[in-house]
Formats: sequence, C-alpha cells, structure tokens
Amino acid sequence: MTQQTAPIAIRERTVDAFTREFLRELNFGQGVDVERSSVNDRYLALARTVRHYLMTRWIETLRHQWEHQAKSVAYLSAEYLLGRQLDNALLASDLTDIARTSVESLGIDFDELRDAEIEPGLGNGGLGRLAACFVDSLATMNIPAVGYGIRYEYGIFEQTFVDGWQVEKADDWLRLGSPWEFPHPEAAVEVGFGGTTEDHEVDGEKRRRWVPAWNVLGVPYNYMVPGYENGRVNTLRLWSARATHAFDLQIFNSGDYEEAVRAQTFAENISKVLYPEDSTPQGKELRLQQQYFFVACSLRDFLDRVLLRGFDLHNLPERVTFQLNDTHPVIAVPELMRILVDERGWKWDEAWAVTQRVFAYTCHTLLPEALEVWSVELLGRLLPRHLEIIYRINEEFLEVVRTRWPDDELRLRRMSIIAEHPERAVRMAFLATVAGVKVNGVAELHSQLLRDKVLADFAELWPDKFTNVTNGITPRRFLKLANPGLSDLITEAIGDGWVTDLDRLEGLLPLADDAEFRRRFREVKAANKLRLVDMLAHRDGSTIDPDTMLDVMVKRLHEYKRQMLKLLHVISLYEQVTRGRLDIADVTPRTFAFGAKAAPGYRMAKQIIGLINAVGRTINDEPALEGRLRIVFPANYNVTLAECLIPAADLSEQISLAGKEASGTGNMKFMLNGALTIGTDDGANVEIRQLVGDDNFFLFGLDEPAVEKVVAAGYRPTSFYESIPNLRHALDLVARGTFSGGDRSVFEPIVSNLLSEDRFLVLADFQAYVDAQARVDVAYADTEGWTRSAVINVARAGFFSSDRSMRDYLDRIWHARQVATRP
Ligand code: B1H
Repeated sequence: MTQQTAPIAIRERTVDAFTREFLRELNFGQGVDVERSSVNDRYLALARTVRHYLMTRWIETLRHQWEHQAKSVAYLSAEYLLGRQLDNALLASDLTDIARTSVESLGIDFDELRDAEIEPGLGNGGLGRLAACFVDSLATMNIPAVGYGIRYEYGIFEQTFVDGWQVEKADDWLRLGSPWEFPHPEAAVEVGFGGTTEDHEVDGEKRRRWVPAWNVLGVPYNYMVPGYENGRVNTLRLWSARATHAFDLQIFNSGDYEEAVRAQTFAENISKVLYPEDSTPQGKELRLQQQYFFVACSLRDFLDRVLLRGFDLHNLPERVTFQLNDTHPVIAVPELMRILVDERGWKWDEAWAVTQRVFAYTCHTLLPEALEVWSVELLGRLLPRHLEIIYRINEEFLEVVRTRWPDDELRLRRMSIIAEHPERAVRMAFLATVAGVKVNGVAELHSQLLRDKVLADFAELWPDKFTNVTNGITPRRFLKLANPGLSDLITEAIGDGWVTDLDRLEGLLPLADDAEFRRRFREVKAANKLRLVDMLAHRDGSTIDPDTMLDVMVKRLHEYKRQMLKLLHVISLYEQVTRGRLDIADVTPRTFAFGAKAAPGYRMAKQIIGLINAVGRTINDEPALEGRLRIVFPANYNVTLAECLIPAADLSEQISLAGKEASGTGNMKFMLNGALTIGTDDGANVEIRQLVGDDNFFLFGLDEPAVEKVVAAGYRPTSFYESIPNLRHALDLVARGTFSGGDRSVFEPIVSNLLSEDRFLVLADFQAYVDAQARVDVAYADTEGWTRSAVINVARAGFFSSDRSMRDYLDRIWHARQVATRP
C-alpha cells in the first residue's frame, strides 16, 4: 500500500516567507525581476502567492468531502457575479496585513495591485450576485457544496457613454490572465446536441435513446471559494466549451480545413458571452445551448466524479440537492431522467421518484415576460429526447390534475407545462415546479405572490411545496471588505464575531443613543464619501461635493424599478428653482447618484439612460444650483463600484412599483452600511421596514393590492399629469426639449409612454414620492436623529446575512448538515 501523501504543509505565515514566495512567483511565474515587472506582473504574482496559501486547505477540503460523502448542495446557476477575488482571498486567509507589509517592503504600491484586478462579471445583476454571496456563505458555514456554472469568455458588457447614450464594449476580462482559475482539460466531458431519437434493444428489453448530431466538450475550470478564516475552501466549477477531437478529425480528414476550424469556433461560441438580459430572457437558440451545456456537464460531473464509483443512484436524494437558480438550469430535470431511464435502464416511475426528490427551484421574478419559455420547435430540434421526456412528464402531471379536478379543462390548460399560445412552448417555471421538492421565492412578499398569483394553481395542488427564503448578502464582502472604517468601529464596540454571526449587530442598538458613537459613525461616513470623491475623480474626472447628502440609486435599468420616478423628482426641483417658485436656500444640498446598465436591446431603458445624462448635464451646469444639486452617473456600474459607492451613501432608493421587485439585494447592502431607505412596500423592503420600524424608513406609494385596484379600474396617467402641477411642469420640460437642445423628438418616446401607458405607475406614485422626499429632508436636517436612524439600520441588518439565507435553505429545503473542518 502506498502511503497517502498529505498536501504540502501550509506555508509559513510571516512577511519574510510571503516575500520569498512572491518573488519566486514574479521570477519563475512571470519571468521578470522586481525592477522590470509591470503592475500586471506584480498583481499576478501576488494573486498566485495568496492562492498558494489557500491551496492546502482546498485539497484537504476536497479529500474530506470525498472521504465523508456527506450530503452536498450543488448550486446550478447560469450566473456568478463574483467581483474582485484578491481582496476576498486575502480576507478569508487573514493575509491582508502580511501581504501589504511584504509588498510594500519591496517598494511596491499594494493598493495599485489590488486595483489592477479586472472583476469577473459573469452575471447581470442581483441574481448573479446572489449566487456569489451564496457560495461564500456555503464555504464560511462549512456546508459541503459545489457551485456549477459557465465560464463566459466575455462577461457583462462594459458600459460607456457617448454623448450620454449607452454604448456597450465587450468585457474581455481574461485579457491579462486569470490567476484564480484552474483549468482541467483532461477532465473534459462530452455533451450532445441535435439529432434524433430511436428505439433499440438492450438485453432483450426495448429502450429509447438519443443519437445526437454533434458533440461539444465541456472543460471544467475550478475556482477556489474560501470560507472566512475557517480553513475550508469550496469549489466553483465553471464550464468552457471546446470542439471535440472526433468532430475536428472527421472534418479535417474530409480535407476541409476551413470547415474544421469553423466547427471549432462554432463549439466555442457556446461559452463565449453572457446574455446581457436581466429579467427578460430572449428565446435565443444559443442561450438554450448554454443552459443545456452547463447543466449536462455538471450532472455528468457530479454523478461520475463526485459520487463514489458504484454509488446506488436510488440513494441520490440522501447525497445531493440540485438547487436551480431560476429556470435557467431547469433542463437538468429531463437530463437526469434521460440518464436514469435511457442510459441506466431504470423504469420511468423509479427514475421520476428520484428526480422529484433531488431538484429544488428558486424563482426570482413576478414579471410575466421574465418567465422563460422555450418553443417546442427549438427544443425538439436541439434536444429531441428531452422534449419527449418533457411531454411524458407533462402527461403524467396532467393526469394528477385531472384526478384532483375532474372536468376542469380550463385549469388543465392553465397548468400544462406545454403552452399552446402564441406558439407551442415549454413553460420552464412549471416544469421546475412540477419536478422540484420545493419551490421558493426570494422575499416574504414575493413568495406570497407566487403562491397567490403566478403559481396559484400549483400551490393549491401542493401547498407544502411552497416556501420562502429571503435573500441575503455576504457581510464579508459588503461590510468587512467594502467598509473597513465602519467594520473597525463596529468591532471596537461589540467585538468581531459579527463577521460570521451578523445578528450580533443588535449589540449596536444601545449605541444609537450614544452621542460619541454617533459622532464617530458620521466620521466614518464622511471618510467613505471622500474615498468615493477620490475614486470618481480618478476614474471619470467627475467631481462631487462630499458635504452634500448622497442619494443613490444603483441597479439594472428597468422600467419597473422606476429610475424615471427619481429623475422626475430631480427635474421638478430644477424646474421649481429656475422658475423662481422655490428658494434654493430651502433645498437640501444633494448629490444624486445613478448607476445602471440597460440590456442592449431594451430601447426604453437606453432612452432613460440618455435622459438621466442629459438632465445631469443641464443641472450640473446651472449656476443657480452650484453646490446644491448635482447628478453623477458613473458609467459601468459593477461590483467594484458598488463596494465604493454603497458605504458612502446616505439615502438608498428602492422605489420599484409594488409587486414587481422580487426581493432586491442592493437594499440590504445599503442598510448594512448605514444608509436610510426611501422605498415602496416591495420585495425585501417590506422586511427591512419591519426590522427598522416606520421611524427609520421612508415608506411611500401604492402597495401591491392598491396597484391591482388601480390597474383593474383602468389606470389613466393623464389624470395625474393634469392634477399635479409640479409633475406637469417637469414632464413638459422634457417634452419641450429642454434637455435635448430644444429637440422635442429626442425624448418623446419617454414622455408619450408615461402619458399613455405608464405600465409601472410612475405618475400615480409621483406625489407620494415627492412627499416622502420632503420627509427625508426634514429628517436629514436633524443630524443626530439621522445618525441614530442610520445606526439602527445597521444594528437590525443581521437578518440579511446570506449565512441566514443558507440556514433557511438547510432547514426548509436541503436538510444537509454542516461539517466540521479543521480551523
Ligand atoms: C432577478 C432575474 C433574471 N430576477 C433573467 N430575475 C435573466 C432573469 O439572463 N436572464 O435572462 C437574468 C436575471 N434576476 C433578480 O433576482 C430580481 O429581479 C431581484 O429582485 C432579486 O433580488 C434577485 C435575486 O433574487
């Protein structure tokens, strides 16, 4: 017997040892000496050095997982919006101070290296960032877990502004090398597409099988997911598409070299680029290819590599839950059925019994246009066997419905996984609901609306299937890393246990009444604003006044989120001041910050971006407003920018139309960093307000039932336009071309949309919003009172730790156990 080799022992945690390692990486990894090294050389060497320190833990975690074969969570997500890795790795391994001292002893600017990292933007917005927070919490909480996804060569586009209009640039995030990934080409798996299905015989038994027309290789790239100072390093496995050699060879042999190269490109296209649609999936063929590609690779990987050879798949539910992050990975359901029935020869019922117990589905939306459907034509062409399986699942499901509600044709049509209109299509959310052990929404209100509206028939059939897990955010990245000033102040007051037990922030409550603590809290906020001023000056050359209230709305641009509502408020202030109806001395000095990307094909969203920038140009140049009102709209809002903006914010804008924002997670990040929220009764705002109390939250607007009523009664936006003078004046200003050099046509689509349709009731909520902003002004004028509220917000934010979300998933859905690893 060979003795098992232990991984090379952890390196010495001293500055000297770190420096030796760093220089070694610089010399042997990058092939340069310190003097001749570029910033990127140094960044890569630093990253690799830190990586080495985590390596032993990673190997040990994997070995431990292999030996114990405990129940794991496999998180399936098409998006992971990770943000920069270096800082997080340093934090998790407690190497920040050592690394800084070491690098600076060589005369190198440490912060410059941190800034050199290009963030992996492999997600669109909240859904992708949520997945990143969840893998962080899974590791920190010692939960055996693996994240599966796609290694897009191009992540979310880089946004630039040209004359105020959004122009997209490709996000070539890999161009300078990627020190955090470990490719394993030898472990590639093959995935089929297209072709036909047929019957055949195995040992005298009839079976169905799929004969794909072409195959693609999935190459896994492993990423470390270090837990916070707990010695655990979980794995995130992202798949990259390559052409198979067989496919290549076949064509090469036919002598057509160009065709062969084309085939390669064709295969590699699958993981080329992230679809930049947030909330509105387009039924694009390549997107379905991406989904099936990563899901097929992941199932294959889990069944063949993570499980012991010979594992009896009947016991699969004791070994794993595949958590489906929205409908994007739902094609995994028929894929597992295909594996069990076609490849392993199981009886259908036997396979279905297992399948139904290993998947759980998280829904992230309420917008009807966001519910993914795939046309039967496309699905049948790309995945013919999966379509057959879906048909059979549907038939048996409809039998269940028929038994429960005989002679209810309407209900049958409503609930069918196959929609008939406007074309025959597979409703992925229904498939997920039928197959999932559990279906969860992402905030209390959202889960309630899922049960009552979007999936009401299903909730009636299976009430116990439905549950809620309110979203959360990782306090490591969004407080400890993003806001060192506040972190230190908190730690000084209550110790550092909050980093992994965020409920301890409650200990700050008494300090809300402590004048000295409040003073220091304000000092931190002021310092964070200066940091932001610096950053914006460097990045965009824009200036903001750190002595004004910082009022921030950052999130994807979508009509339902209502950036227009905030903009109309700003326009109205401008209009009133310049027309002499409002004394500028009575206006609270504010900096209005926006950050938002629009889906490239979303015309109205791009118009709104154009208008925000146009209004910004006008009011920022208006002498009467100098030092009082200003708009900043830094381009390319991303995780890195969020980490600088949010800690500096005073006011958090969470103003979606009630019933439209499933949860929101930005709202939680602001709260945790001591901003007060102006918000509607929507998504997780509801829970924020319950936690902080009405005195510490600026609630406004229609609630969800009221929205329903207004819409049912036939909403007429013009009635608000006519009856609210300030609203009329603001809209007229836009209509008259005030912000477009007199050209009325430029923003006409926005104005006419608001006056005719206004799907998201901007005009209906305008007055309530303005009134709430007046309450904000009054509250802000009372500096001590405002700080008190801000401290209370922080103190009550413990609930929104993604660690708590993980506990809820464990208790309500996964029933997996935390396992101890050595500290
Ligand atoms: C959310 C998405 C989403 N909901 C389709 N749905 C996508 C839908 O590429 N696509 O096609 C991408 C993303 N994203 C967000 O999820 C919700 O709007 C937020 O309210 C929520 O906080 C977040 C996390 O649950």
